[in-house]
Formats: sequence, C-alpha cells, structure tokens
Amino acid sequence: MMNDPGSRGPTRLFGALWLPAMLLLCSCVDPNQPGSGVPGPDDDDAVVDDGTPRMTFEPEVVQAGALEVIFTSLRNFELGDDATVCCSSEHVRFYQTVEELSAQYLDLLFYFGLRGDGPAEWGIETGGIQVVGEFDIQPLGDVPELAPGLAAGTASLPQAGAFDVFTFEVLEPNSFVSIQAANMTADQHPWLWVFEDDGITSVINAGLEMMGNYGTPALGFWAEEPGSYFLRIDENDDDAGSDDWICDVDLLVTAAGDALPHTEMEPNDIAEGWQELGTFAPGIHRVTGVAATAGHDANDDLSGDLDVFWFQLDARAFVEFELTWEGGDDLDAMLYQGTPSQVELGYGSSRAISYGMATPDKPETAGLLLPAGSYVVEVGNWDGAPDVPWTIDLRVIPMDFEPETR
Ligand SMILES: [Ca+2]
Ligand SMILES: [Ca+2]
Ligand SMILES: [Ca+2]
Repeated sequence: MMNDPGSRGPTRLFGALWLPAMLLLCSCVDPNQPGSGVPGPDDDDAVVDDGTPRMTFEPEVVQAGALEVIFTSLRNFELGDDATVCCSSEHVRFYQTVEELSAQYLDLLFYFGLRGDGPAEWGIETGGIQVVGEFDIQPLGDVPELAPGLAAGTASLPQAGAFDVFTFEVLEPNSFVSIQAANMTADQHPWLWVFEDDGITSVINAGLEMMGNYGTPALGFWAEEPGSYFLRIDENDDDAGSDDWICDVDLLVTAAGDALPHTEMEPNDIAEGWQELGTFAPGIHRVTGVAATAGHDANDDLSGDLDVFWFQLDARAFVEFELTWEGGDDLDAMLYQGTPSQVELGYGSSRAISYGMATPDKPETAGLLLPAGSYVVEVGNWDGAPDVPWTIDLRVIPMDFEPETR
C-alpha cells in the first residue's frame, strides 16, 4: 500500500502531534558557534586524538525510564549510506533511523528502559567500522502498584522533565484495560505510555492515532493474556512540572468477552448500501467478508470490491482495530467519522480519521480514542487475487469512567 504518513514505524510511535517537535532533535549543532557550549573538532578535551573511531554521549549518566535527547559526537568516523545500529543494550531504544543521520555532532533521542540498571551501550556500524558509546543507567526506585479504581493512584511531576511510573497487573486473560489521567487543570497535558513488564516494549502510547484528542489523555488496550505492566506518565509540555503538578490516575480492568460475529452483506459498495451494524457496546465485534476483487485507481483509492459498514458508539471508547486476511495480498481498511450521508470515501476525505490500516503490514492495526458518534469502516484489497476472505476485529474498550464514584 502507499507510503502514507500513518504507516507504522519508529516515527509512528509518538503520533502525529508529537512528532514535528521531536524531529527537530535530528538537527545538527554547529560545534564552532560561539556560545554553543559544544566541543568542536579542534578541541582536545584532554584526550589525545590518535585517529581511533569513537563516539561519546552527553550526558552519559541517565535515568531508567528517561526519554532524553543525548548530544552525540563522532570522531574519526564518517557516516555512510550503509550505516546501521550495530550494538544496542536491551534497555536502550533509539527513536530515529540511522539513515537520517549525516553529521559528526548529533542530538539523538533515546529512551532508557524502566528496568535499566548499570552499564549499557549503543553503537553504529558503517563500512565495516563500528563506534560504540556507553551509558550508565541509574535504576528506578520503588514503583507503586495501582489497584483498579477511581482514582487508582496520584501522579506527580515535581519539576520540568520529570516523569512518574506505576505498575499494574492484569489477572485474567481476554481483558480490557482502560486508563485515564483525571482531576487536573487545563494547563496539564499528561502523556500516558504503557510498557510490558520488561519496561521497554511499548504496549500503547497515548500519542498513537489520537487525532483530535490532544489533551484527553486516555487510552485502552486488550490484554489477551494475564500480565504485568508499567504505566509511565510525563508532560507534553517540556517546560511543565511543578510542586502542584498532580493528577489522578484511573484504571479499569474489565472482561472483553467472546467475539460477537457479524457477516458482510453485499452489495455494500456504495453509500446507499453500506451495511449498518448498529450500536457497538464494549466488547469484541468481529466482522467477516470477502474481497471479491482487488485494485486501486490513480488517486490511490481502492477500486475493487469495497466492503463498507458503519456502526455507532453511545459513549466514548478506545477502539482497537485489527484486519487480517488469507494469503499474501495487501488488504487495507480506512476509518471515517460520520454517517453514510456525511462520509465520502478515499484519501483526503474530510471525514477520514485514520490511514493507520492502509500500509503494507499484515495484520493491519489501529487504535483510536473515539467520542460517541457514527463511524464508517471501508475494507478493500489494494492489490492481489480475487476472493480473499478477511476478518476485522473491533475491540471496543470502555472509556466511560464514572466521575461520581471517584
Ligand atoms: Ca465483499
Ligand atoms: Ca462489497
Ligand atoms: Ca495493507
């Protein structure tokens, strides 16, 4: 499928709203500018340059759980087109691609896992030559555990750049997890990020596909199996954080239940025939159908058999979508907000709310916090054989926290 900005990858992690600011981090610093505070290539740094390729980080002492820009300098090492990350400790994540880098002095964005503790390294290889730099990760202290409830806990960010961390458990398989930050002022913009028990594998980030929902920090996910998780909270506004920056953290864990089946009914290609599936209550709604023909037109719009249905939400929900199919074709799904009389299909539609399932990936997935309303889902085969059976799961995760029970 076309290379659209919603495609998954390292950049997708943080979501469209966050990313432009973060991309600034790729820009290079001119080390010879007066007042840059950056050592230039002519500075000796009390180290005799014997021509050995090397890489240094500043700072090199970092905190477990930190998402931090690290000033990185390369000596006697030229980045080539074939540059790759060669060496990375398990608690170090790098959120750019090496192919984007092209300088001796770089501001690089790293995340250090919540279970990081002690020496860690990260390096680049190009032309058969490696440079490896070292970090010293300071471990987290005790992390409080959240028990489900309103509020399950209180987050505090006592100064700019601070983050807060909790753990929680999901005890039963096939559970929905609903999380929100609440009870705060309009100046607070908490950013929620859930990790697996390893402290570094991202489960969901509130930046993901939150179109139009900036400032509503709430998310959900489906836990197929029991497990332990970390919740990390920081501020969207880098300058925020103070003694009075606190908010409640609400946590609900509910049973997802068995998938509720729906089958496509043809003809469902044009708006008058789009299939109405009614109100989707919290639960797993499984829609199945067949892409009878494949194809797309010069505008990159699907042009084969279009399978279109619509549903309603009576209350705000976080909806996870997962589209899969038989064989090696390239099925896509597009999401729109509105009723059939309001929605026009296609790229650039004013009603489109996600292109996250129009990628080369299989399965195609998306997750969105959706207000109550009507939604249209379009499924089609971008390219491939006729008669491809497909299945799309819509996991409607409840987000109707009841404030009166707080
Ligand atoms: Ca069909
Ligand atoms: Ca159809
Ligand atoms: Ca696809």
